[in-house]
Amino acid sequence: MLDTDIYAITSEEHSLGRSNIEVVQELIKAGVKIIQYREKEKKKLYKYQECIKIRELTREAGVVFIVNDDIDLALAVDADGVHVGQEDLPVEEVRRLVGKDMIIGLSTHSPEQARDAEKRGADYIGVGPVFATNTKKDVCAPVGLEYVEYVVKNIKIPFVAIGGIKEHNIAEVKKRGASCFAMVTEIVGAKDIPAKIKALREKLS
Ligand code: 3NM
Repeated sequence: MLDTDIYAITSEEHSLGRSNIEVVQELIKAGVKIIQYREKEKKKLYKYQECIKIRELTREAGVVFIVNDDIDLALAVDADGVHVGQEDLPVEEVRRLVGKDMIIGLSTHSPEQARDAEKRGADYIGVGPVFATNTKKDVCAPVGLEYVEYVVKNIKIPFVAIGGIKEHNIAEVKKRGASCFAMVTEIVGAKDIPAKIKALREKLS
């Protein structure tokens, strides 16, 4: 898992009027191999209806599908994984609920949290915010590239760098040892999503 370069995350409010479904179709067309459904504003029924459709599209395309926050939603639509934050249920409880096969991702913002995530049995961690971002409400100040370097050197489970990653700075994050990069606005906010993915991949090559 995370043996791919780009980890795309949805956010309809940043998608230039396109629906999450349209964005997912563009992401699949662009060859993105892991997609997280993240939607903070909608009621659960509407999120469920979107996730059912996204599950169908991702399954057909062989794309890994992760649901943010909602463990029940991830289970209901048979997602491949669930991604939780520091103030959600503890990882051990999430594991008990989702079983041994579902991927569990956990956002971390410090070396202590990264070590703790590993100990508790997270399958992968988010490492960020690397740079300043306005996309996540109540996120802490940027942790910078130093935290990426710490994780590269000290943590054995896979990680994805996140937060303020853009075409102009992605190469810098790669240089510090990251190999998987999560983005919201840089991707869903692009007019031409396949062209943006191609441009990002060129910066990584
Ligand atoms: N998690 P953008 S930062 C969803 O640091 C999320 O854990 C973060 O959005 C973390 O790519 C973030 O638009 C928002 O900056 C990333």
